[in-house]
Amino acid sequence: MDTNNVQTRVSDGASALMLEKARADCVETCFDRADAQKNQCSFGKSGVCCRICHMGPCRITPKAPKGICGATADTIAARNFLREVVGGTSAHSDHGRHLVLKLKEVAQGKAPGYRIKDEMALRRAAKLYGVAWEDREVNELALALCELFLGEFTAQEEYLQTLGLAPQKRIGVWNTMGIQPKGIDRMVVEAMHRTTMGVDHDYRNLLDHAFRVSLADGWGGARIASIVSDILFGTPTPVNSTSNLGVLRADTVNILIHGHEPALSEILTVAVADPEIIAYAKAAGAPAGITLAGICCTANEILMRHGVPVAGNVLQQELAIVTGAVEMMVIDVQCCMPSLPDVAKNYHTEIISTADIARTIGAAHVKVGGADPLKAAGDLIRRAIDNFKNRDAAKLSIPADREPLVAGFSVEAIKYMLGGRFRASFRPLNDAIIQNRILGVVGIVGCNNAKQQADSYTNILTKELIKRNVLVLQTGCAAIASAKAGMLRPEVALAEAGVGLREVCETVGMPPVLHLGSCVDNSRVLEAATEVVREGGLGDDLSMVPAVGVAPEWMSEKAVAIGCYFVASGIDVILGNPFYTSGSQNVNDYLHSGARADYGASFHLIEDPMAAVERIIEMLNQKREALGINRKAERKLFDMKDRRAM
Ligand code: NFS
Ligand code: SF4
Repeated sequence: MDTNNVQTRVSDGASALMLEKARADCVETCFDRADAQKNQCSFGKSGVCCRICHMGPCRITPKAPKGICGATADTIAARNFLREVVGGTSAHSDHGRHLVLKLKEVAQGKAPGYRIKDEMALRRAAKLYGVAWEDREVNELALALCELFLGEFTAQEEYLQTLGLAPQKRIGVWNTMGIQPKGIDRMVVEAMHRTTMGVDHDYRNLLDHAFRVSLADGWGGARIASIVSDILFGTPTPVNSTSNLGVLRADTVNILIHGHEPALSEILTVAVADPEIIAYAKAAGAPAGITLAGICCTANEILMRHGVPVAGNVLQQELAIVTGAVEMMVIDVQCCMPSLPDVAKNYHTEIISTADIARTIGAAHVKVGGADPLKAAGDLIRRAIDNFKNRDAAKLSIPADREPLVAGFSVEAIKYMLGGRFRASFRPLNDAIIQNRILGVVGIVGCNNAKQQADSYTNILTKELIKRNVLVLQTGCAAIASAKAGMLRPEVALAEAGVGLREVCETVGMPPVLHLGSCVDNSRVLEAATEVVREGGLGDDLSMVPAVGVAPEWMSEKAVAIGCYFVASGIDVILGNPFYTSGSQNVNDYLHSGARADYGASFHLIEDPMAAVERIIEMLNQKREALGINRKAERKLFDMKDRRAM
C-alpha cells in the first residue's frame, strides 16, 4: 500500500483528516511506527522464535530445525500460541474478577457510590447457576453468587460451573476431548508451567490446553464479567447515541475515557451529570458544559448502558488527541497505547491512568476509589475543566463526522424484540432461519490492526452479509467501525439488507446489525447461539447452527482467546490476518482443519473480505443443508396474520 496516502491507512474521513493533521503537527502515530517496523521479523511472524529459556533465543530454520534443547517448530509454535491464549484469557478474566470483587464489596456495604442496579439480572444469574434465589434478600443473594463466581477462579479440582450454561451436546464434546477447564487461575498457571523449558512438548497436548484455557475465558471469566456488569450497572437495552471524532465539541470540555473496565466509567458517567460540575465547566468558558465520550471497549460499556457517545476505536486513540479538543483522557486497562502521553505533549491533553496494575510513563496516576468515589470522580472532572483554559485555538480541529447509532442489544433485549415483553423468546429468529428469510447469523468481532486499512474489511463484510440476508452481531472495535460507517443506524442497514432479512427485521422492529457490547460481551454471542439451540429446530449443538464468527482486523491476544473458545464451542472462525503459527505445518494444520474433527469447527485464514463473504455463505449453506432446511425462501410478503404470528 502507499503508506504516505492516509486513505490507505484508515477508512473514515475523520481519521484521515486527523492523520493528515498529525503529520502537519509533526506528531508521530501508530501508523508511522508501523512503517518504521517494516519487514517485521519472519521468525516471530511464523511463530518459530523461542526465548523461553536463556540458552536461546532459538530460531528454527531449515539448517537449524531444532532449538538447543531439541524443541521442534511444532513445540515452539504451539507453546507460543498457548501463551497468547493465556494472555487474552487473563485479560478478560481478571477484568471479570475485579467486577466480582466489586459486587462483593457492594453487597457487603463496602463500596460507596455503587449499588446493585439490576436485581432482575441478579436473580436471573442465580437461577442460571442453580443458586437458591427465591425469598432471598438482594445482598445475601449477591454474596452467594459472588462466592460461586470466585470459586470459578480458584477451583482446583472441580470443573467450571459456567460450562453448564452450554448446550448438553457441547458439554459432551468437551468431555470427550477432556478439555473442560477447572479454576481459571489454575488453568492459566498450568499453561505457564506447561510452556516453560522442558515440560510439555507435544503440540497436540499444548493445543488442547489452549482450547481448555480459552473455555475458561468464554465460558468462564468473560461470561462472568458480562453477567456481573449487568447486575451492577444494568442489562443493556436499545439506546441511541453517536460515534466518531465529531462527538467532541468545540464548546464543551471534552473528557475521553479509554480502556475496558466499566466500574470507573460508570462513576464518571454519574459525576459528569452533576449540575454543579456542569456549572463549573460553563464558568470555565465552555458554554455547552462537558462532553464525556469513550474509546475502545470502555466506550462500548457506557454506550450500551447510558448511550455515552463513542469517539472511536483502537486506532483512533491517538487521533482523538490530535483534534486538540481533548482536555483529559482517562485510561484504565488494555489496548491503551503507551504512546498516548507523547501525543498529548503536543497538545494540552492530560492523560490520567487509573488502574494500579496499569501505569503509563508520562501519565498522571489518580486512584478514583476510596471512601467517596463519586467525589473523586468529580475532582477528576474539575481537573479536566481547569485544563480547558490551556486549549490552543490554533491547534483545534474537530472533524465534522458524527454518525448516529443504536446499540444496547443484550440477549435479553434481543429476546424482547423478537418475542415481545410477555413472550420473550428466540422462536421468531429460529423460524426466520428455518424459512430461509435469514440465511444465518455471523458475529463480526475484534480489533483494528495498523497493518490493515482500519475498518475497511469489517465494513465491506458487514454490508455484503446483510445484503445476503445474514443477521450480523457485533462487539468491540468492529462494532465501532460499523457505527462510524452508519451501519448501526437501523434505517441505513435496513436499506442495505436483503429482502428476507429486511422483512423479518421490520416486522419485529430489530436492526439487521446488532451491537452486543464490548469484547468480554462476545460471551453474549455464545449466549445468543445457545438460545437458538435451546429454542429448537436448528440442531442440538452450537456446531449445527448456521453461524460463523469473523475477526477481520484482529491484533490482540484477547482475540486469539476469543477465536479459540468460538472454535471449541463449535463455531467456525474466519481470521482476516494470520496467526503466528505458519512455521509449524502441524500446528497450523490442526488449527485450520484438524480441529474440525474434534470440535466441528476450525479457523480459516481469509485475507480478502469478498472472498470471506463467499466462503461464509458457502459455510452457512452447508450447515443449512445438513439441517435439511436449505429450501428456497417463500417469496411471499408477510401479511398481517404472519406479522401477528411473529
Ligand atoms: Ni477487544 Fe476491546 Fe478493540 Fe481489540 Fe482492544 S478495545 S477488548 S482487544 S482493540 S476489539
Ligand atoms: Fe531454545 Fe529450547 Fe530454550 Fe526455547 S526452550 S530458547 S528452544 S533451548
